[in-house]
Amino acid sequence: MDIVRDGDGAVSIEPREFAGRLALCQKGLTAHELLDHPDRLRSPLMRATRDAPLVPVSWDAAMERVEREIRACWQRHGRDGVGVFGGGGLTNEKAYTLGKFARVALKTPFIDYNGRFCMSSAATATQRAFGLDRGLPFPLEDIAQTDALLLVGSNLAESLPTATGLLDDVRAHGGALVVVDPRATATARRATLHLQVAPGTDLALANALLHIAAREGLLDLDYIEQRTTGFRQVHQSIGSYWPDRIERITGVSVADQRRAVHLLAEAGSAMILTARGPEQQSRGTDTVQAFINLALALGLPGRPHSGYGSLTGQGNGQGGREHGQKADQLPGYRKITDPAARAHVAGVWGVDPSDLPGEGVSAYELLDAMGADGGVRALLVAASNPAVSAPHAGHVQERLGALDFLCVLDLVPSETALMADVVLPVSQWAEEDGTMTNLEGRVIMRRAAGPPPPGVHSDLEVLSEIARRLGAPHPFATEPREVFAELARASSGGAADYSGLDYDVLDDADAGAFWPHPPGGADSERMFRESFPFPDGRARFIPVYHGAPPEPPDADYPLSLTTGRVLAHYQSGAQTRRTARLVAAEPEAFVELHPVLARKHAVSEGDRIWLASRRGRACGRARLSPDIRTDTVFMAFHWGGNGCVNLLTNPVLDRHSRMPEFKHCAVRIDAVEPADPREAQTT
Ligand SMILES: Nc1nc2c(c(=O)[nH]1)N[C@H]1C(S)=C(S)[C@@H](COP(=O)(O)OP(=O)(O)OC[C@H]3O[C@@H](n4cnc5c(=O)[nH]c(N)nc54)[C@H](O)[C@@H]3O)O[C@H]1N2
Ligand SMILES: Nc1nc2c(c(=O)[nH]1)N[C@H]1C(S)=C(S)[C@@H](COP(=O)(O)OP(=O)(O)OC[C@H]3O[C@@H](n4cnc5c(=O)[nH]c(N)nc54)[C@H](O)[C@@H]3O)O[C@H]1N2
Ligand SMILES: [Mo]
Repeated sequence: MDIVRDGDGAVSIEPREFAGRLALCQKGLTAHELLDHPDRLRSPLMRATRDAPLVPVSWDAAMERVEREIRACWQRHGRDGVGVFGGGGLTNEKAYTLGKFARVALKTPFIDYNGRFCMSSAATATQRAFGLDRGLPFPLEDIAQTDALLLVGSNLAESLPTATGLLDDVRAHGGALVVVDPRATATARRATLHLQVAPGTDLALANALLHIAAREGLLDLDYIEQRTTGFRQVHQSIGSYWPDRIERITGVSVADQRRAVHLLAEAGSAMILTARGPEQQSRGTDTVQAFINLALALGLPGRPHSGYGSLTGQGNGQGGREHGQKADQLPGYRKITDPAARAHVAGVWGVDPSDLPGEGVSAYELLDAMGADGGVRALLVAASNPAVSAPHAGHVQERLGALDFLCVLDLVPSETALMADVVLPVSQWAEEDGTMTNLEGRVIMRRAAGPPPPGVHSDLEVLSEIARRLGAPHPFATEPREVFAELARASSGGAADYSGLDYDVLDDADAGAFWPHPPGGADSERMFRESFPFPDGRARFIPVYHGAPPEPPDADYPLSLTTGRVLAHYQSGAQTRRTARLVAAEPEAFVELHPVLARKHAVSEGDRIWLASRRGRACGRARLSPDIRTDTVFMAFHWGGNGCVNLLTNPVLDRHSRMPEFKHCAVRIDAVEPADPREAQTT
């Protein structure tokens, strides 16, 4: 998008054409309002003691405090006492620098980031099956041309609104759209067929679809033979996924299961795309695997307008998971446990490989252990608001309070920043150069439109200065162009190889460049056409099994709670709850429930409903909708305070990806406060 200033100096935002369309959603159109918002942080804030208020201080005073506290923490608890929490909204340059900062300046294994809450299950599953994690291994425009699209737990019409037209294109050329979601969302309403699955049961559904395909002779046996391994075990493993049994588990009728399989298998080209619905589950990795098994059995990956993909969420969700802010990762999507990777990256960083720390722990495990034995005692947060967005948020808030020292880099006083000892104000998207790698694996240049306000520094400058004060062996670069050049060298030879890219190449490439991109480039827009990046070139089938959700509804907590997003707000809401037009569109937290369930609890539209889970209580305005299952309630996670749905969610983790179970927990309706106070007197 472009930022445009008219003759009177008024700023507005205009869309640029992308993937063949010209569109922006209301969040894009209003994004400039945050640049000079009254809440914008313009000076560091610091509190003298835990109970003292945050007050503005000079950069010198703030940085001196950060250095002193980190050194004190090292002295008391060693290098492992300090940790870092990052975000997938950071540019590639910043994500890379944050990972290097943790390993070189802090020498701590404890760094992880909000992408663990987002893409980690899909990333783990695709690496197991395809040997590589690029969210979409093909460009967006291929989606428009597919003949059948199975969209699992993606509410694209609200979460990627500018891509909604792709779905309309599929329908317009006669293609079929099958949507799997417990709610009849704006996306599901566009579908040929909507499978209204019970939350947390997608794996059973996927195995049943494969069972039907196998029994009815719909498999692509040539593809299975030539391009994959492991089908026999998977074929055996789905023997008991009888459609009528799975109907009882998922609520999806046998007829609809069969119709979905036939739509996919009989189309000329077909795609399966998943998003957070099936992924943010304690069996998220296995659930994605089940859908990949189905895609492989139908011969889709690598075929024209066909394949499997996962829709990445954050602006730099893809690049943010490639360059080292993940606990087990070094730049270029390398493993920190791999001696060759350590040697290569240590060479670029000018340190000894043996000085690099090992693998840390996942995001929730890091937050859960804060301030306790074995956990970090000081934390630096950049580009995340875990006090609102982490599961079991009441506990996370309590652990943040138990830290010896919390430092937050942000643009606005987020709920997490307001708990910090030091808040450092940083520049944002329109005020600095940087690259982002979008959901297709396309590296895109984003140029600054103007300077940050006085008193504000970039994340790169802040990290560089802290690294210098802590005695890092070499200066950390602060110019994005220079950082990118270093990142490119560090990524050379890794899965996400950027070594053939630099700012000049990206400036010239209007539509960016796809990775892997070694010097000279590679034909990487569409992956897996000939082979998969395993030594034998074959994709892997992996058997996976349905299990009951860890917290099934029972007599005390009889309802399923699932969570997600709405069009007008973004993530923890730190940014969008400060934009007047977006607040007007969605002013406060709500609880979506079916009218039948509402009647049972004497709930009317607009009443304030308190939900309780085993971990806490949260409330929102009742929003009655026939679009949701009668046994399920839905809340979006964009609000703090009492409206924070993560006060309820279950932090049980997927054993492969360490992704928390955001999409399912058991709750009850605990109290109802009528919207109309006159009613309150009579009831
Ligand atoms: N407006 C807006 N857009 C965003 C964001 C935002 O905050 N606001 N965030 C961005 C980010 S970081 C991300 S990761 C993406 C997420 O994009 P999506 O994955 O599309 O978003 P969600 O709303 O979390 O979940 C999608 C759907 O999953 C459904 N669902 C819930 N439980 C289940 C289940 O058990 N099975 C199935 N099959 N479906 C289930 C929900 O009803 C919901 O409609 O959006 C990105 N875009
Ligand atoms: N219940 C439930 N919880 C969820 C989810 C769900 O579906 N349900 N989804 C999960 C998912 S997929 C995600 S991605 C997470 C997201 O949740 P968070 O990680 O909390 O994401 P944001 O709200 O985007 O937080 C970003 C913060 O960084 C600031 N910021 C923006 N740009 C910059 C920058 O350049 N530098 C710095 N230093 N700061 C910046 C913003 O002001 C904001 O305070 O939430 C997860 N939590
Ligand atoms: Mo996300």
